[in-house]
Amino acid sequence: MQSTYAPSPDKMIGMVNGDWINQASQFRSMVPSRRRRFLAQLGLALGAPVVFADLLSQSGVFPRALAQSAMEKGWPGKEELRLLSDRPLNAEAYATLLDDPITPNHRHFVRNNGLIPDRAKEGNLSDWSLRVDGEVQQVLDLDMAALKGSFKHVSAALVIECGGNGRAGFYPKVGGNPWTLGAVGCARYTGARLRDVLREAGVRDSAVYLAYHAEDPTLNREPGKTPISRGVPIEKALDPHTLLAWEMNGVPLPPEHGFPLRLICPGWPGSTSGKWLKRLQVRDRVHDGPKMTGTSYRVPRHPVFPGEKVPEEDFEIIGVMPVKSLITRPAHLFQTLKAEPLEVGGHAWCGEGKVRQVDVTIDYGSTWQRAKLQAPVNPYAWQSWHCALQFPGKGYFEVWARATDEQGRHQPMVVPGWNPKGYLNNAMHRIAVQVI
Ligand SMILES: Nc1nc2c(c(=O)[nH]1)N[C@H]1C(S)=C(S)[C@@H](COP(=O)(O)O)O[C@H]1N2
Ligand SMILES: [Mo]
Repeated sequence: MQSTYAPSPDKMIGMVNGDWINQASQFRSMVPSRRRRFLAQLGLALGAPVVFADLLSQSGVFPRALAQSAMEKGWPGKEELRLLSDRPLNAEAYATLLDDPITPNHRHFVRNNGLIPDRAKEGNLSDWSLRVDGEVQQVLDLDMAALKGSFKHVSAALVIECGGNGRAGFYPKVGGNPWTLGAVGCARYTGARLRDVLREAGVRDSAVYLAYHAEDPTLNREPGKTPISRGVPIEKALDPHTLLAWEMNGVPLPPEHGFPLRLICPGWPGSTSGKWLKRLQVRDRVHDGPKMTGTSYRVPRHPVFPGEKVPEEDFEIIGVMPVKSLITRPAHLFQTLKAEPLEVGGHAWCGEGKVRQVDVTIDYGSTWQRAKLQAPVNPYAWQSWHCALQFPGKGYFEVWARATDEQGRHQPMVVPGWNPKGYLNNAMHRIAVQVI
């Protein structure tokens, strides 16, 4: 079964392109009936696009068969996620699911380029070991007992965000998974510092890049091939926050998140955080594995005209991810009473350093209110923010949130820098609120 992504990708929540309100029905399971009526009213007012048929079917007005579901269900253990494709398995969280300071495993997005290895599904460690080779003094072969026994254990809350998160917001449309907002999460990982393992092997002066090689088969199970093999510059590999993790939120890595061992390269595109590791190769040049070359996880070196064809030699590898934030409460299309201040909150993060401030507007950016922003629990964790909003009167409002990093760079209001593969969309998140 090839799953489809029911609403057209440009009809999305919280991004500035397209008729974004139409995707309201995706919140139906979380929306109390009061708000559901508001949704239905909005739907009718906007000409009742087909996604609202699904809402009506819930109340029995429409035959179920006519309803086009805007909410693709996840799978056991990931029921709440929105499935983007089931082969390979790709699913994102709705913004409201990401409200917890630490993202629980069942709400963490999944991004696979190939198939989940059988070993991971079985939880089988029998003939598994990690090889560390290349530009090192000594090749290492470490089984799980050796890894856990020889290196200091570290535990940290770390953000992973797919480089293509927000891709659905680009116009002209680009190929690839149409992630909206939820290809991001901040789970607590436990493992060893990659640096400690590399030092044990002895990194030679010739080292330039760290490449990962993993066990996931390609979709066609081509022998000897893997769908993705990427890496990071040796400096990032030796950064004390780059981990070789075997636990996610206190349990062994779940099958879809890379059992038995994965890299976490926080602040860089999720694709550098290799799952199902079997080999780490220290190289004397930039890696050239699948999804490392061509236009994969690369953006044009210079700004391009939207839709422009860009020659391959003009692309560069994405490194540090940009500053970004999410509004995780309340849900988009929330109803509130004028007399009550509305509590709004979420998280903010950036690829390097800290988020300095989060500002919120309810008047399309004319005025801004500073949110209360927490310090990260550790470097590369996201930072929770919240504020109370007092609305001046009844009616339709939008709440926008804007994070600023320590360098003073903040999120753009519109979808930034179109690029052929749709990476690095850090536009502000916006939700609609009706004050009654
Ligand atoms: N071996 C392997 N590692 C991988 C991938 C993959 O397909 N195979 N996908 C990458 C991408 S593109 C992302 S965004 C993250 C997603 O991690 P998650 O599925 O745990 O959220 O894993 C990365 N590591
Ligand atoms: Mo990704």
